[in-house]
Amino acid sequence: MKKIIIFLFLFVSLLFPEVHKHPEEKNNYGLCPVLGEPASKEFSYEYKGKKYYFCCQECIEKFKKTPERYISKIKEINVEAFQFGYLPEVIKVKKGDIVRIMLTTRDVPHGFMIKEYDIDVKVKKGETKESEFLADKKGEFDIICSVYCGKGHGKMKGKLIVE
Ligand SMILES: [Cu+2]
Repeated sequence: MKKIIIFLFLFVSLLFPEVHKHPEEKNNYGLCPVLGEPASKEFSYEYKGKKYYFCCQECIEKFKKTPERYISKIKEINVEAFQFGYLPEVIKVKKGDIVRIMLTTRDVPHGFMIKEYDIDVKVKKGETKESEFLADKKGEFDIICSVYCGKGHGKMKGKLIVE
């Protein structure tokens, strides 16, 4: 009996390898454009040649009714980190936006950290790191570098403004 259970467990593990992955790796479907909750690969819908991932079927139905309303809330922003700053230096979004940061570095490894939003992305030259969050808090937030990158590291700052 025990052997059967072990066998079944191994079989299921093979079928669903994502169960064993680190939570950060597990979810790379971003946030649901309707609710801003983590999306899943089970709930996808293609619109104008682009695939969107949702957190549930109800969100897909909502999206189908007014897709542009939800798409307009997705703010994809390319951010380049460098010694010692960010381009753009100020990121301005509206409360309720889904902010997708596409982070690259011009020179050495840098980080992109917003404490209040629990974001910390690290990037090496040649990579693009994607990070998504729901801008659900209004205010001005410091963006700081979380990888020591040289003499000006402490002064490396950007700003996120959520209106
Ligand atoms: Cu840096």
